Amino acid sequence: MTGIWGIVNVTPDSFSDGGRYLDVDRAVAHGLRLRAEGATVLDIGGESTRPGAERVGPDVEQERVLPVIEQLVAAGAPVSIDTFNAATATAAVRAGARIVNDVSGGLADPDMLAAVAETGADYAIGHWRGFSSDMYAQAEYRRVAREVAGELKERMGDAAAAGIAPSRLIVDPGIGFAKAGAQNWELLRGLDEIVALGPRVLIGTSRKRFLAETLRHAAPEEEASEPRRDLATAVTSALAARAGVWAVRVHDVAATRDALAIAHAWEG
Ligand code: PMM
Repeated sequence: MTGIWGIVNVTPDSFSDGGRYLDVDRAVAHGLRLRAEGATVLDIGGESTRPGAERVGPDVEQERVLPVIEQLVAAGAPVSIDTFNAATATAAVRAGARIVNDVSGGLADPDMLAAVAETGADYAIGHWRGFSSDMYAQAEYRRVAREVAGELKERMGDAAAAGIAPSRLIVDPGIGFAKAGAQNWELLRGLDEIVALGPRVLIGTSRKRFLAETLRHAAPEEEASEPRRDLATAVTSALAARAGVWAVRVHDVAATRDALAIAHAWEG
């Protein structure tokens, strides 16, 4: 059965104003709800990686995520930390996270691979070519799936050289990261090249811009609203499951759970 990573973003723009504790309580409640809806992992992030997002330091990031991780782990949830900072990864694993989800695959922080090796946590390597401020300038490919697979293979080699056991690795082709519109569809069509790398494959299409662009094309008069983007995400999740991915990372866990149940019933 394909796993479902439920997204818990503990960023100020994710939750309306109010004190820090309120934010923590809301984030924990949100995580527990996603878990009840069928999330197999809760992915906790304290810094937005969206295009044009502002960077925050590891101190602020940890202040946001650590109390949330502690409470969710205490409630029995498997937790992943979404960060490209080594210090945050180490602190999160100390707080109980089992997986470090690094969208930069070790490229953003030179200390990341050694830190992960030290913790013994599983490590999700994302395909990445630069920070969100200039990542579209780097979206040049001749054959996107092949090039992404090749670059992920280099990152897997670096991780192994740093002492992370291959069995702990997860790879993610980084949908939307240094990829523009149609390149994301081409990458999804070539997912078998990513699956062929060997490690478990994670994929995150949830609510991303390329889905909104396609929805706008389908119904130009209608807004590409959140419910429409969640429906589109559920469809891509079902198709990704068919292509052999190990898990999908989504905001709307219930919609993807249903889509996966239907896709799996079809497969028999
Ligand atoms: N995308 C975002 C953040 N973290 N992690 C992984 N492994 N894969 C992704 O595609 C990914 C990620 C950006 O999306 P968000 O801001 O909606 O969380």
